[in-house]
Amino acid sequence: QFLENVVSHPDFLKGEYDTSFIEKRQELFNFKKRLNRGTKLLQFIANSTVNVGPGMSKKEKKPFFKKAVVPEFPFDSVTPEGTKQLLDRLGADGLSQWIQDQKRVLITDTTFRDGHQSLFATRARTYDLLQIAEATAKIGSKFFSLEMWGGATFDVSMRFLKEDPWERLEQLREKIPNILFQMLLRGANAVGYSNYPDNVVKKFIEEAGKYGIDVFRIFDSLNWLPNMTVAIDTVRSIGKVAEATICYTGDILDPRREKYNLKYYINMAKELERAGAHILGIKDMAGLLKPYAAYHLIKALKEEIGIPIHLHTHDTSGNGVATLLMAAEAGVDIVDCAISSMSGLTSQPSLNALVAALEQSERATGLNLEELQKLSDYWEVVREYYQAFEKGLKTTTADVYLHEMPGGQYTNLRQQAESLGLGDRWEEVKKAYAEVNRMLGDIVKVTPSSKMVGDLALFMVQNNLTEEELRKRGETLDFPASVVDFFMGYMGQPPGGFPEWLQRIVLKGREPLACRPGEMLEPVDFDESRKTLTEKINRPLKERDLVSYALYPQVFLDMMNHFEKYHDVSVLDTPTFFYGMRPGEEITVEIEDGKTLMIKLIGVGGLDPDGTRTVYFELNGQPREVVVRDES
Ligand code: 3PY
Ligand code: ZN
Repeated sequence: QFLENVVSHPDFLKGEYDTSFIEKRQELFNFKKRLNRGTKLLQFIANSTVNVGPGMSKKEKKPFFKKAVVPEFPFDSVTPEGTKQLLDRLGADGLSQWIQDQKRVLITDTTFRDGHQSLFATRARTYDLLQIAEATAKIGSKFFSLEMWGGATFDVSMRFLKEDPWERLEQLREKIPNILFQMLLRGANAVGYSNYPDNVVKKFIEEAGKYGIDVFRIFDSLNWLPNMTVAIDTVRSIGKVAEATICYTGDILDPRREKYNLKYYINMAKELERAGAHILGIKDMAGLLKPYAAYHLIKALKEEIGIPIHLHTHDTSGNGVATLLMAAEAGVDIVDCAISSMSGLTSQPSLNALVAALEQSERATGLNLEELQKLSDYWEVVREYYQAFEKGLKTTTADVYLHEMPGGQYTNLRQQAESLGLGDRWEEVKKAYAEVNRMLGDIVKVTPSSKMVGDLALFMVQNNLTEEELRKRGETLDFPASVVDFFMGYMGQPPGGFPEWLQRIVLKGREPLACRPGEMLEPVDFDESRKTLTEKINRPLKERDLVSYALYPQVFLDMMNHFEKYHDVSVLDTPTFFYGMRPGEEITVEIEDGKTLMIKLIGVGGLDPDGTRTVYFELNGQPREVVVRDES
């Protein structure tokens, strides 16, 4: 660097130098103190060792975890072609036809997205996904798709895991070239919690398509079609697969739940088909679709529409596999499952169990149970690394039919309740959730409408409120922001409109929106954000960064700062990331292809008067000391 500075100095280039050149130009010695990658990572590890790991709620001693075994394949084994190649060859319409021509039930593996979102708060790190990626490509080459992005993964990976979700997409795409990549897109809410301007939704989809997403499952949290059309049109325009989706709620077999009856779903399915869907998604986000209801729903839809049907459910009640089997009987085309050790409870039904259940039937999947077990064995060990985030169910529970909480929300809301000191009032929170849904006129509950229902439920429990009390003194209360947004019409319009009495109490005279929120929102000026970001971030800017910044401005900048300070922490193994290291422990870290660091923790020093500790390492055999503030 020093030499470069001399030879590139303007005076030097002009030839204006003699022996005093260096002496007179002291600025050449003003090196910016730059930490190298190794030192940055040591800083991070030291911090996780001394303090609470990223996103964890309390300091825990590092457990002795097993090492997850990655299935091995012969050196020269090839990855078979799969649905990705089909899409490339046939196009989206051709793929849609191909799906309908299949006799077997096609399977989407959700382990990489909804599985961990629903079991441990979306914390699965790119590191663990990459380790098993090649094996998944080989063993799962007959999968219809891998759901591996979207939903909460975008936010959580930046906010808590400090890794760039686009990098995850790109790296996985490289290792899994054969299976369609699927993402969950919250319609006009993209991968966020509120409506974004149309140009953000469009750019998001274009970039996601560019880096590897093939199938976009598009839904609206109120089943409001106008909030889905921009996304559907954009996905079509880039030649990708638009899986326009109905969120399932209520119970079509219960005559008392007349708002969401069979007719409601058939009408919406037809509208989505007309809107350009290549596939119809049925998104049973809470696991409310009972087996016989699934049979009736799928049977009726197969008669009414001409596009394939893809069913998503959650196994919260324990009825999940039965629901998928009944759907298979009724002719469903594709179903969502998670690898067995990542399935069940609030996650998807077990992929391995469904494959076994369908063997020797007309609709057998063609997948190999023994091979799938290897994926399950891997995930069984990896799941332990995330035990601190498993706040969910220990057993299946049919009370989901009463509270109707989405699988992906369960662990999150429980954490939210705990952070508000309502941990031991969880039963009340669940009851309040059902009560709030009733007060709102029975709405679809899925991100972000489910978050709003959750916020209001917590608010009711925290303030010991009942509906009666709300009617009496609601005017004097300040409601959570998400509740105000909902009644302002910022999420869109619920079927049947808003309950007037509650809208009046919440809005306190403010005029709600009657049109589509996206029509009112100013487009984001991407040229302006390009300028802002070029100044703020210290690496070449990519178009996708503009999208991350538009969706999550502060979270994105925080991630970038983290990157500056600690380098790319996604290269660390997960136990080290969350818990740091034990004295005497040694790890290897591959910071780039072929470049490996050997890190050993020698020990942690006592608390210094200034509140810091010195952490002693060996980095590639050389002693290193790092000072960190003890936050305890
Ligand atoms: C999400 O939007 O993240 C969901 O998983 C909804 O079910
Ligand atoms: Zn789901």
